[in-house]
Amino acid sequence: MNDTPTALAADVARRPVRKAGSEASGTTDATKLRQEILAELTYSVGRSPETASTRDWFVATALAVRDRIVDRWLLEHAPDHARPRKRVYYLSLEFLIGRLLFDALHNLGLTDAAREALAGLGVELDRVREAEPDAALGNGGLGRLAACFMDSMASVGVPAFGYGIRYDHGLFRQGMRDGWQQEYPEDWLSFGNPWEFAHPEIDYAIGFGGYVEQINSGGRAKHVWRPAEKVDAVAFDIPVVGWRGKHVNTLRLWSARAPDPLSLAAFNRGDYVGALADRVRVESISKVLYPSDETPAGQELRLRQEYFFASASLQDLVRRHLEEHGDLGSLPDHVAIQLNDTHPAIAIPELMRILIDLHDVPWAEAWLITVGTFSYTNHTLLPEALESWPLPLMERLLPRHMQIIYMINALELETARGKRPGDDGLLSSVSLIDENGGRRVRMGVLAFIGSHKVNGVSALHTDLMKQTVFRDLHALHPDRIVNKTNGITFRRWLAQANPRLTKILIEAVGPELLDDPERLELLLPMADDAGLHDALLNARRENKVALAKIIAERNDVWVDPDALFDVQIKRIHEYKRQLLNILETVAVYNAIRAQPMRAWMPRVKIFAGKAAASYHQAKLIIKLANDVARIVNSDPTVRGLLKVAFLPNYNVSLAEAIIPAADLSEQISTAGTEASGTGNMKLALNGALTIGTLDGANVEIRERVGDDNIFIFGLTAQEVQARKQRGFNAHAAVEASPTLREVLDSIRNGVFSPDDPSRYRGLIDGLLDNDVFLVTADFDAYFDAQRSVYRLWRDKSAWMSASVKNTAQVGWFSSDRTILEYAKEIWNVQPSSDLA
Ligand code: 26W
Repeated sequence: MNDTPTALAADVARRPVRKAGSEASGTTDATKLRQEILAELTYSVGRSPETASTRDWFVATALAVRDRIVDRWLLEHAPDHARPRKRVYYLSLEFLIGRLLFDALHNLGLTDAAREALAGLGVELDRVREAEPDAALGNGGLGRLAACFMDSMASVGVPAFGYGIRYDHGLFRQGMRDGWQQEYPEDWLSFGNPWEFAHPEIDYAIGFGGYVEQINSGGRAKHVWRPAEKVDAVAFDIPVVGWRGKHVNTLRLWSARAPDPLSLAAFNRGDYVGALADRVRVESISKVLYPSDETPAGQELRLRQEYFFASASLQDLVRRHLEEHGDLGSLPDHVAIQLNDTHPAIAIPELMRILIDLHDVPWAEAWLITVGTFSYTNHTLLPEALESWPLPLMERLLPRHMQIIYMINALELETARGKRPGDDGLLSSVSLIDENGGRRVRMGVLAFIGSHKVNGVSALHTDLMKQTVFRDLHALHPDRIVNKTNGITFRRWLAQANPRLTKILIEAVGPELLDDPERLELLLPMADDAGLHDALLNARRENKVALAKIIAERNDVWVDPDALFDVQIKRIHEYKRQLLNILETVAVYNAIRAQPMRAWMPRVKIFAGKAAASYHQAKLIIKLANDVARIVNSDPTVRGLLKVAFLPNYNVSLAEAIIPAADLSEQISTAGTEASGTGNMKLALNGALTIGTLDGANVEIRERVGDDNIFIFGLTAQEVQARKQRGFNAHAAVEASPTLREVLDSIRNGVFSPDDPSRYRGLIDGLLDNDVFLVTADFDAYFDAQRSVYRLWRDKSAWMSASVKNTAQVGWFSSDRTILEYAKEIWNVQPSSDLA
């Protein structure tokens, strides 16, 4: 056989499609599923088909699908289930899961059956899909990563629990009033959640405050924490089914409940209203997700949330371990706990407390168990995002943990002193207690020294961790820091979000693609195939028409589906430099106005993202994008050749609509600030070309897709550092760039804010005086890179060839690959795909 890549691809394409057991039965399965949906509608929802709303149909469908998952789930969690394998516990304050119906249908191979089943009832599956609330229990990248990891762990067969908080209210809903962001409460649970199982019987008492008593227990000093306050943590479980329905893991979310309303009432001496108020206060712990991204909330309620879920999760897994293995000495052999950033780091002293105070394990052994069990992922280097808690607050809320933290610190400093005698600078930098400006506990240091592995989320980020924030700790523990470049689940971000593209890819490289994303490489020899280009262009155009409809509905702006869709979707933050993108937009606008009759390339600038409610500068940037949009979109000289749309309320579902329709992916952060990015991977996979800096995972995307198929510009992380050290002067940069000067002048002088001409004076002056994220330094390079984009765009087949090369070469960014790396190099867990 001729085994050139093309022949291989053709051979693969001829092989029969392997389908999950249930899908193979086709129509019969649809009939059966229809009966099950009808039964749920009748007996669980309590509605007849005639009176059922779309939401009722969603709930009935979800319940029917859930039933299919449960059998396997119970089997995997049965007490007599063979010998339990080592488990992973993924502790995260955020799980940005979005809608779950298509996840479950796709992984069970039931999407077509469900479509047929519902169609027979006169109901459209796609409408039912939209009726599901978008569960936004996270802010952005970190929370979405946790959700992708849950899908991948169930898919590659890593036995796992995700532990988090069941917030009554997820991330706020973003509205726009006069172009300003407005925050509205989010209410995903208001109609119940058909995916979850409430387990009121699984509850743990969580203590706060009080004092520590030292007692004598058989000649040994023992510490007993007497909390002043107790809160119950109650479990809600969501089954997470993996690809082809082979494994089901659990996402266990904790909800806070006042332990005993009656005794609270007694406590309040018959003051019923007061007792209820107390109850509300106690239960407020799981009421709302902290909406700040990259800036720690710094409030007591947040620390309560952290301890609440860390303690509940540890009590739960320790109980399970004792039931299964009887002895806590073997914990690291059977349990791996991953800390998603420092948010759950209080779990480290909590495990020490459980071991020492509750199970009489000696300190040294307890510490070995703890370090052997924990590992920690860092997601950001921005100094303002590194968590630390004021000592007085910690002392008051968690007095016993504070004692343990002091002890850990003393021992660690002792070791450090031994390794580097006389190096006081080193000692103060690795200390758990920050002595500068009010004493605080550094959660990053706690997470680092309590873990056997610490990882960054891209190669560059991991290198920078070693050189900057963890420099001294890295010197003391040179084998601890490892890299685990982020990934995304292709099931959601390719197969479900972009069925049109997926169909073409399967035709090209074969259905095995769904099991092995690296098979995308088989596309490479077809990168210049005109037939493939046509098919891809048609699919992309349909996706763009669908997005254009959404833009028309939400923004009342009509965009041309044949224009270049230039997309920047992510949290609004100065380091991500949405402002740089807006400045370039204004430059293009100025150029069009200067020469209105030139043959300008039609382009649409699409923005979406939320700003933390208290982040004024980010909110002003949203307002600027909207102001620019209003002026540009209605200027007749532009003739619709440039359109700008800021889509409100960015969430997982909106991302699923935008990404398949994107031509250009904006990844333009100041080099050295974006830990990884994952939107960059989603967009490249779906065939968008990246314009970006050498930051985060962009570096690794470039390595794979090749320099010719990505638009890299701007200062490198090293150059950024050097410029800052020299003292960067924005005035000089602006003097050197007439284009930039004109842009800044027009914004500053109110061209885009005629109703309030001084609105952006502060923003622009601030940029000139202290351009922290080097927007002006990179402007010209960015502007030039955008010109190369348009040059390539003019040559449709060259563009499509580059697009194919992107899709073909980003298979490595599958979160299945990431999870297999964690399993092998951090968790020491065998995925079941290895067991066969
Ligand atoms: C306490 C407030 C808070 C909340 C979230 C501080 C910091 C965070 C996260 C670190 C923010 C975050 O989501 N970071 C992103 O993590 C992604 C997944 O690793 C990366 O791809 C992004 O680059 C990083 O910004």
